[in-house]
Amino acid sequence: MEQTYVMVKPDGVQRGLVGEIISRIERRGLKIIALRINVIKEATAKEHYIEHETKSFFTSLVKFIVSSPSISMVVTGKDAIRVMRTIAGATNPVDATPGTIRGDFALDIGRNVVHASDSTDAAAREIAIHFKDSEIWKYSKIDEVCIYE
Ligand code: IDP
Ligand code: MG
Repeated sequence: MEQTYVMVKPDGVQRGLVGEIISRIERRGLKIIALRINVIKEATAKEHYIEHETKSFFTSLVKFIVSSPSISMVVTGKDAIRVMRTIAGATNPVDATPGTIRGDFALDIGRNVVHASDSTDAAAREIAIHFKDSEIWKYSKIDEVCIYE
């Protein structure tokens, strides 16, 4: 089972999409094992987006991420990283397929509602940035016999 880091960005929280997004994650069969709402610290946001440090949009991206509360989650399940990227949709919502979160709820690349880790290395790094081990709950769910063969 993989673990991935998922964020409902400030635009998703402000627009009241938290329930909708969590619902999609749960309905797919993925399991939420950590969750919080907070205003992410600027240093944490910069570390999270370090790969984009030299890009022109880095400053505005960090400013937006720390502008108001976001939801942080650790989500687990079979191929959770790839499945969550598919649920999120293309980075530019204009290219995102209907049925994806970005394809259903977003139009602008700088307001694309969600973040989901893009690789196993990124997932491990991002989970460690946002959560302590003690905040991640490893538990069984009774529907797992129906979700997995
Ligand atoms: P991802 O969120 O799909 O992984 P990345 O390329 O890692 O996409 O970019 C991180 C975030 O930075 C995007 O979700 C988007 O909000 C923002 N971003 C990416 N490219 C641009 C751009 O060209 N202009 C403005 N914002 C961008
Ligand atoms: Mg990315």
